[in-house]
Amino acid sequence: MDTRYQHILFSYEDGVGRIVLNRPDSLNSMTETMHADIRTALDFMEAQADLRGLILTGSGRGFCAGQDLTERAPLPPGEKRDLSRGLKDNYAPLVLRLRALPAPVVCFVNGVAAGAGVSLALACDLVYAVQSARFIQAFTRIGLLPDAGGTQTWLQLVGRQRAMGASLFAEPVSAPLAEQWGLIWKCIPDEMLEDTLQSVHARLASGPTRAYAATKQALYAASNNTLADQMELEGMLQKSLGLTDDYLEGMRAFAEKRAPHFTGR
Ligand code: T3D
Repeated sequence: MDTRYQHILFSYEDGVGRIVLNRPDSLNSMTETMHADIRTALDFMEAQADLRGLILTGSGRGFCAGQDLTERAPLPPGEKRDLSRGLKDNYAPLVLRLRALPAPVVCFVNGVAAGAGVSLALACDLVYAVQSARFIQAFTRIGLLPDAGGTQTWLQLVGRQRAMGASLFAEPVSAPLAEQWGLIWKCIPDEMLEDTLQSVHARLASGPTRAYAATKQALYAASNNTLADQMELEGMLQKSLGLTDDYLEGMRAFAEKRAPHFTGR
C-alpha cells in the first residue's frame, strides 16, 4: 500500500496514471486530504517523461459527490466562511492542471456525480459513464452556484437552455441523456466498466501521445481563437509533430500495410 495516499488510490503503469477517488462511504466526496493526494499524484505524473495518459474514476457506488459537506460544519455565531478560498486553493488549480496535462485525461464515471464531482468529470478530456450513473448540479440545493469550471463546461458542451435547466433546478441527468446531449462521450453498460477502462488504458499506452497532446491543446484553444489564428496554431503544432518518431512510424506502417507501433516520442 502506498502510504502517501489516504483518500485516493494511485497507480502508474505503461506511462498511464490511474487515480481512483477512494472514500466510498461518502460517495468519494472531496476533502482537503483528497485534494492533497491528487496534487501529489499530479506532481509525480507531470515529472514523468514517458507520461501517456491519465484515467480518473471512483471506488464503490459513486463517482464523486463534490465537496465533503462535513468539512463545512456550522461556524460559531458571527463567523463567516470564505468559500472562495477552497476554490482558489484546491478546485481551480486541479481543473487547470488536468487541462494542461500533456496527455489525455479520461474519466470513467462509475456512479452518481454531484456538485464539484460533476465539474471534476467535465474537467477531463473525455468522459465515459456507466448506464446507471447520473449527473447532478447539486449546488443550488445548498444555496450555491456551480463552480470548479462547471458554469463554463456545461455551457460549452450542452448549450444554454440545458446548462441553465440542469444548474438551476439540480435535476439529475441520467448517463444515457448525458450522452444524447453531448455532455459525455459514451454511456456504457455497467458491467463493461472494467473492460472499457482496460481497453482505454491500452489505447493510451500505445497511442501517438504527442499527437494526442497537440490535438487536446488545439481543441481547447479553438474556442478563443479566430479561424486564422487557429489554423496558424494547427500549422505550428503539425510542424512539431512532423518531426516526431511517431509520425515516421505512422508513415512507415501505412506504406508497409501494418499497424503502427507508436512510442509516444
Ligand atoms: O464548500 C465549498 O468549498 C464550496 C464548493 C462547493 C463544491 C460542491 O461540490 S457543493 C455541492 C456538494 N455536494 C452536494 O451537495 C451533494 C450531496 N449529496 C447528495 O445530494 C446525495 O448524497 C447524492 C444525490 C449525491 C446521492 O444520493 P444517495 O441517496 O444515492 O446517497 P446518500 O445516502 O445521500 O449518500 C451516501 C452517503 O454519502 C451518506 O452518508 P451516510 O448517511 O451513509 O453516513 C451521505 O451523507 C454521504 N455523502 C453524500 N454526499 C456527501 C456525503 N458526505 C459528505 N459530503 C457530501 N458531499
